[in-house]
Amino acid sequence: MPAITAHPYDYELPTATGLALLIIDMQRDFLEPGGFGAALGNDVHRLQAIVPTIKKLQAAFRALHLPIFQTVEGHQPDLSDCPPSKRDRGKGTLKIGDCGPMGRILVLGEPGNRIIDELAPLPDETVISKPGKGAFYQTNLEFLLKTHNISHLIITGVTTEVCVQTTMREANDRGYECLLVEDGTESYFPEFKQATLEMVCAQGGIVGWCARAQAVLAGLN
Ligand code: TIU
Repeated sequence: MPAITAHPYDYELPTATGLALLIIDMQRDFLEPGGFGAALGNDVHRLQAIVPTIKKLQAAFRALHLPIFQTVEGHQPDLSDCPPSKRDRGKGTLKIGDCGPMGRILVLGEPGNRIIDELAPLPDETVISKPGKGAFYQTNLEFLLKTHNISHLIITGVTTEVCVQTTMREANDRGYECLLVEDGTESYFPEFKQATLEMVCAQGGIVGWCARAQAVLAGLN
C-alpha cells in the first residue's frame, strides 16, 4: 500500500479515493495587515512563508482529481453566530464586526474574509464558513466528508495551535486519519507551532501524523 514517510511512523494512504486536502483559514484576515490576526496584536507576515507550500499541495491534489476543502473563519453580518465571549475577548482596538482597512473584521463576505489570491478556490471546490476555531463546529464538513467517502485528511493552514489543531482533534475524534503538514501550517508563535507538531504525533500518534510537504507529494506520486 502506498504510504507517506511521516512521524511517528509511515502514514498509509487509502486505495483509490478517500483522501482529501483540508486548507484551514488561509484568508486575508490572518495573513495581511489590517485583519483579525493583526487586530489581536500579531505580526502577520510570518504566515506568508507557507503559501507556496500549500499552493504546491493544492496543485497536486487538483492534478490527481482529489477533493480539496477550504475553510474560512467568519461571522454573519449581524454577528448572530458570534458569542459575546468571542467578540469581547482581548484588548485589541478593533473587535469582530468593527470596520477595519479590509472591511468589517471577521465578517463573512468582507474583503478581509476572502481566501488569499494565491490559494483562491476553483468554482467547483468547496469553501466552508465556520464560526468557531474547529472546522466541524456548526458546519456541514462531516456530512460533506461522509458524502465523498473521505477517511484520510491532509491538513494545512493557519494558525497551527488554534484553528488547525482544534480541527485536527475534532477530526481525530470522528475517526479520520489525519496528517498535519509541517511546512504547510504556521503560527504567530513559532514555539507554539513546534509544540503542536510534537504533541499531535506523540504517544504513537495520539492525534495523528506529521510530515513535510515533500514527503506528502512523494507519497502521492
Ligand atoms: N488567533 C489565532 O491564532 N487564530 C485564530 O483566531 N483563528 C485561526 O487560527 N484560524
